[in-house]
Amino acid sequence: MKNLLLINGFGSATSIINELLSNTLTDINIYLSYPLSVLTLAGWVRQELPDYNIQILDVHMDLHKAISDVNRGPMDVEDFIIQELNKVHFVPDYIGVSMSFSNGHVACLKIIAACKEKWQKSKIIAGGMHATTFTSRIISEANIDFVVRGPGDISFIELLKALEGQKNPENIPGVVTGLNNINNFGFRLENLDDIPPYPYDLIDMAYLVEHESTSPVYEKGIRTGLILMSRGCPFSCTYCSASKIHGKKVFFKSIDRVLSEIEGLINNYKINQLCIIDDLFGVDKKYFYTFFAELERRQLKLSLVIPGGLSLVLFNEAMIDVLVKYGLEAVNFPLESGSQYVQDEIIKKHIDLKKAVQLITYAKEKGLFVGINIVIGSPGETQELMNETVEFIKKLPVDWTSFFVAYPYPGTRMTEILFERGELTEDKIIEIWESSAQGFKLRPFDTREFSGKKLSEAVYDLNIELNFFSNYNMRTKNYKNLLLKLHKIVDRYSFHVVALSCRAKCYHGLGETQKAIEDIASIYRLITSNVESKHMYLKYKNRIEEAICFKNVL
Ligand code: B12
Ligand code: SF4
Repeated sequence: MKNLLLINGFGSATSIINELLSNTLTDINIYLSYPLSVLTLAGWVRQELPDYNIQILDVHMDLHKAISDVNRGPMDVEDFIIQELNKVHFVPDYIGVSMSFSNGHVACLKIIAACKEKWQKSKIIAGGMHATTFTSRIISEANIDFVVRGPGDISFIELLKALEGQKNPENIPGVVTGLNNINNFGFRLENLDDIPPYPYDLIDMAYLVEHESTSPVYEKGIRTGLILMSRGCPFSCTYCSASKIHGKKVFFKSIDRVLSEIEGLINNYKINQLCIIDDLFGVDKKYFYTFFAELERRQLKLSLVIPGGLSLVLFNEAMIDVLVKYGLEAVNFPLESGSQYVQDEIIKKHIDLKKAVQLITYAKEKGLFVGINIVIGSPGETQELMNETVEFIKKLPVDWTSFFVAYPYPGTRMTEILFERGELTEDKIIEIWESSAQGFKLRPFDTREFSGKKLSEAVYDLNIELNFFSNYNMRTKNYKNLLLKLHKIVDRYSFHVVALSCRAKCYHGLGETQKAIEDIASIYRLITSNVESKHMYLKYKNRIEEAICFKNVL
């Protein structure tokens, strides 16, 4: 009988975790979702090595619980880790740590160090996206015994069996034992139906279904289940590492398998929302149409969340129709850039911008709430190219644009370029992950095109200008639509005088004079009582005063 502890590692910088745990960040801003990597591994171990005791420690979920707990006293990441390890009810022989997120690099190493200190004899195995794309640094860590590079399904079991039999695991595909076999890579499963059922009993599903937070709309009563229908992505966007583990060839679960997973989630956990987490949802059109036809045939009605959004390369009007018919209300398109040159030569996403306009317009005409993502500051993108994007967005009928700075993850072509140019080093990049503000709105390093400060400011200003003052709904006087978003922002960021000024303008446009007066009064009260509000007002004074210029005639 062996004891296996599986840890779903941190995804945030220790600075962020410390801020969250010290109760200084009032905004709960970590995403919570199903820890599919450790669930998958636990499923394999349960099937192949049935005499193992398995415990999953989802530190990410526990962090979410801790920061939501209003009665909890302040603590730091070290206290939190001790508290977490005290929950382990055996002495583990093996500890598998999923290191998926580079931002969690340092925090994961802290938890690994604490494990080694507590259980000196346990073997520690790291895996996941970050461990696969930053292997030389991870395997050089004294506390880590092995790294599993690539898919862990088969390699992990083979590794455990080898350790059991006291055999040298260095020739097992995917098992990295040192710098000598650093390129070792795991087997890719071709038949995803071979993946054993997820052992949901090992995680706190009661909490998870209620608090899964990939949905842009967080509503009470929503119970979210998650499915992954495929692995792999054929594309090569320069800022993304997705294909580094599951490859460019896409493999699928059978539709029957996926539907029985969904039915299981409905029957056992009463889910009413389905989150689809595939890297490239819709990559196989026949599969897409069959999947929705089958959902309808079995009368499985669930609201849908697709965090990765809809690819503007793959999707077409007919596919949008299917989603609308199924009941989708909001859609997100990862457009990333409004410059054809940036699309084709820099980020290599190859979206045809003419098609993008067509499809986005179509989605809007169908009554969907349309969001797009934009990434700025990739190496090679100049101010002129960025301006092209801004001009492009100004003409789009979108409800909301989420702006991000291009962020350096290992295993991406973009990061390679920054290394080649000498603008980043491995040490510097670790500092960046540690310093990063969640949300990826800040650029903590300079490139030849932009200083970090200038780029961070540009992202901030673009958000203010394009989502507020010249938002599409503002320009087209569709105030009701804009109000939906503005209410949420004012609720969440009570200092936000820009949102208040735009909300006042919307109320005025709708003839709701009293509410407009109240928002204007709040603006002037806030700028004398709140430093953040005052700062924001001074920065955008002209635009705010323009938005509420009607105030003199009220
Ligand atoms: C689901 C998902 C999430 C979930 C969280 C999942 C979780 N673990 O808690 C949510 C939606 C919350 C999320 C959020 C974010 N995500 Co995310 N996410 C994914 C996604 C789409 C799928 C991961 C997954 O579950 N796959 C299915 C499982 C079965 O596959 P797997 O994880 O690869 O696991 C296999 C192997 O890696 C290996 N393995 C994994 N762990 C271990 C451990 C051991 C011991 C062993 C032996 C093997 C092993 O075996 C597994 C089975 O084959 C990936 C994309 C991708 N292709 O990886 C991005 C991805 C991991 N996310 C990414 C990012 C950047 C984020 C965010 C930072 C985004 C943001 N802007 O806020 C946040 C951070 C969240 C946080 N924790 O704070 C990046 C990470 C890049 C990086 N180097 O950091 C990825 C790779 C997306 C991308 N294209 O770049 N994410
Ligand atoms: S960004 Fe999306 S489409 Fe591009 S490589 Fe990554 S997963 Fe594939």
